[in-house]
Amino acid sequence: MTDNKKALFDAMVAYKVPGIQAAVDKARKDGLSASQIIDAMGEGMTEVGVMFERGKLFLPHVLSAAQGMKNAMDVLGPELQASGDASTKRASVVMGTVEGDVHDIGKSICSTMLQCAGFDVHDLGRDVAKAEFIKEIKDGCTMCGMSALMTTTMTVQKDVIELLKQEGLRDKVIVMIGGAPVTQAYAEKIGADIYGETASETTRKAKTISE
Ligand code: B12
Repeated sequence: MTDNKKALFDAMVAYKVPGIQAAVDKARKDGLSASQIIDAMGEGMTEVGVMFERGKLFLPHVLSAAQGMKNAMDVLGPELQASGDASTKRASVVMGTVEGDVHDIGKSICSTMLQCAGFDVHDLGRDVAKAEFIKEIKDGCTMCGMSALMTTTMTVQKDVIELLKQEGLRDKVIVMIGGAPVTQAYAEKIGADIYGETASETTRKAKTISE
């Protein structure tokens, strides 16, 4: 990891909004690209999650780190879009966190990166009803990305795939799934087309499959 990437990672783990802001400012000044910065912050946010699970950080710390990440995304997102290959027109993608689940940090990072790669992203947010995904696909989205951060909600990804089959839409859409408890094996088991461990991997796979 370069010094700047490590500083971004460390600032996320230290969870203080001004510290995160300072690390982002320095990385930008030193010429790191928006996607390099977002990747390093995403890794830091994942570590925050691990520390939370181990009882080393508490909820206010997690929320503070998430706020720092969100502030950075507000600035870096549009920058990434301007610098990326957004001029390349790619597929329309409906993205959302499945119903019953309010975790949206990772999903939003994926949406931003996909958008920057030229995908037309319809991000429905979090706690998205199954029928909402189906509606967007009927309205023309040819890719469907579902995020689930809990073992109790990842089953909804399977439910939506089943609904797509019932509606005769499964063959018309590329299904992507992700979120911390989701794995490649689970994606294969439920018949999803793409499993994305990170936002960069998701974007790379989405570009390849839609080419
Ligand atoms: C932040 C957080 C919260 C925040 C969410 C804020 C927000 N706006 O998102 C708040 C405080 C609101 C919250 C609430 C709750 N949480 Co919470 N939360 C977390 C935490 C610490 C980090 C999640 C995160 O943001 N990670 C960082 C991002 C960058 O990573 P990511 O989401 O995995 O995303 C990356 C990849 O997975 C992938 N990806 C993500 N989405 C998608 C989608 C597609 C299509 C693809 C291809 C890829 C992809 O790309 C992303 C970027 O690289 C996790 C712990 C953990 N280890 O995950 C617990 C965790 C998920 N929460 C948990 C729980 C239980 C809850 C609560 C029920 C309350 C509680 N008891 O703590 C509520 C849930 C309420 C609800 N109905 O949803 C549990 C879930 C356990 C389980 N059942 O599986 C966890 C695992 C913590 C724990 N061990 O207890 N939480």
